[in-house]
Amino acid sequence: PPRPAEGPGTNHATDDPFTAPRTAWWRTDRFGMFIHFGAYSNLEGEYTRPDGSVCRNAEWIERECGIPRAEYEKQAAAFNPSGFDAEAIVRAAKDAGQRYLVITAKHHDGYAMWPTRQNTWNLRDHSAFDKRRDLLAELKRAADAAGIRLGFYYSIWDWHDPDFADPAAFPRYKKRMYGQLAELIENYDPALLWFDGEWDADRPTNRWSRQDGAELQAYLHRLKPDLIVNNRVGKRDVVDGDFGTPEQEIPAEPVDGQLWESCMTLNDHWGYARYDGNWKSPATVVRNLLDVASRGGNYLLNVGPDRLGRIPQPAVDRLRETGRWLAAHGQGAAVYGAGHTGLVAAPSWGAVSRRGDELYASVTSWPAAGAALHLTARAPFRITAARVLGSDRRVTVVPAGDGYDLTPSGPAPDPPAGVLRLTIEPPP
Ligand code: JFZ
Repeated sequence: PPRPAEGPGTNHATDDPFTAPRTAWWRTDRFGMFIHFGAYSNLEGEYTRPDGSVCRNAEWIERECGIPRAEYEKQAAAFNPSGFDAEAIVRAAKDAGQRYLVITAKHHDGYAMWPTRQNTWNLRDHSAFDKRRDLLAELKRAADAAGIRLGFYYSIWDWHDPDFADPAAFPRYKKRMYGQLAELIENYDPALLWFDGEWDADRPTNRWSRQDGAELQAYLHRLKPDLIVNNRVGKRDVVDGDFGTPEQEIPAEPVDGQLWESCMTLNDHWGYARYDGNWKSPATVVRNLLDVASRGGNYLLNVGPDRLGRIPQPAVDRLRETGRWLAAHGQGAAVYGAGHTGLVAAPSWGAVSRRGDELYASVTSWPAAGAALHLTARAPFRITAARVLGSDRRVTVVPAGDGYDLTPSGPAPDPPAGVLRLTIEPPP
């Protein structure tokens, strides 16, 4: 019989993700790197059909371009990401100010990026890659050395395993999936698992139930009690896992009752697509990060390495620029450990975040000389000091109407924002 509907706010963790020590690093770190890398990357976003027509897609290319299974397996056998440099990837993340990584250990195509013992559809047994190498182990080592956390994306939906689509055989699939997840946890000790594909375009062949999500979460926490898990472990209408995952969008408001993380592409694809040059500017990335932090969320920004495993140079450049801006404006004080203020209205001129007794007003529309920015207070608080971060410049603060007028001195700092640090005496 169908299980009774669970209301929003249902959470299968045994603690409260909002306050659990388990999630403390994630709530502070705010900014991560998503990496979409798999057998699809070998095609670099383009498949030429037997009739000569070209079909474009990235990580969905097998399905969206109708590549026959044997054909896809054949191209995967030639996959050789010999240029994968874990240290370079970690350095790019670190330079950007990113504090955690989430790499696709297995995407919908079912191809495992580590030497799994559950099947041979993986990077060691089905590729042209050096059999002694283990990309996930290399990434784990480099991340640990740099003090960056490592997480894995894992797709529940699996196009390759025949047992996935067969309801009678689904328990066998589930067993292998549990086996793979145990391997990931035991061999690489990830800080986080990022599930996907609990939904599926082929419904109702996807057998994934609410019960399955709850069971899986309990299993994972038995293996690793402090693991962080995203909501896609369960069903969409239930707040499963520790955090919500709005995709390619930033919620306009703090999300009620849940931690959240916006994942976004840096161009228009998750996986590598050699023809996609539509890169977001560093200014857009910084603005998104400031908006996200001001609403209490995390920002998971994606890169897609090419067939050799290298992050495209335009992505590296943008990441470096982002990190440069963060470092120059109070070492990212408006972001790390900062969140929704609960004290002020979101201004039209930028975004305001809060850490303890400090507000960080990131001003994306810097006022003309002598002009004021109005900050609307939603609760009474006093401002006892105000500075422009990254410079010694003063900010004049005058109570005005329903809040304060802030007048920073001097010209606009480097785009896209200057940050005003306001020390406050909050209401008791
Ligand atoms: C999924 C994947 O299909 C995609 O390839 C990529 O990995 C992305 C991060 O996640 O795509 C989704 C997942 C969820 C939604 C939309 C696309 N959703 O909730 O609207």
